[in-house]
Amino acid sequence: MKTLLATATALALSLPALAAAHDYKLGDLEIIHPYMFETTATAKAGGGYVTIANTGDSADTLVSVSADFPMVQLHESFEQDGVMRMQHVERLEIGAGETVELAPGGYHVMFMGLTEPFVAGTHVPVTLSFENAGEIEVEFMVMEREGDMGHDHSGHDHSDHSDHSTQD
Ligand SMILES: [Cu+2]
Repeated sequence: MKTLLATATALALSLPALAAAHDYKLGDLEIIHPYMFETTATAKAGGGYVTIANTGDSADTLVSVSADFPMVQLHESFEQDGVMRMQHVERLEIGAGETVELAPGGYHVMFMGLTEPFVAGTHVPVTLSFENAGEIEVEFMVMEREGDMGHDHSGHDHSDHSDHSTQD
């Protein structure tokens, strides 16, 4: 099962078009550009985003995320009756050869119980635990928020939410 196929596949990945991308490697997993947006002084929660690519030939699952905050959970945002909602997700599978993006409007890490805001330019250490690959500590970069200071649904994604599973 263990093959050395890292480089070619990794080079084929397209990075998000964000400044100063940084990434990590854990076995067959690429942890690409973990980031979050700065929060307001009174914000009690903030979302974190990252792209995870599985270059291996077996699936792996993100089973927990931890950081130095009272509560950290995996969430999924979705639109229901024109309202953005989110729900707790226990596990997030990354299939063999697949890339899963945690991004505004979709999956995200929710950091809750903040006592200080996230400040642009700083880094937040976060431990990601995968069922097979084990765990890794990465640094989420705090990015400046451009434009709207609202929640993490900044993108105007009004695509049909009724069917997540595009094709099987
Ligand atoms: Cu959330």
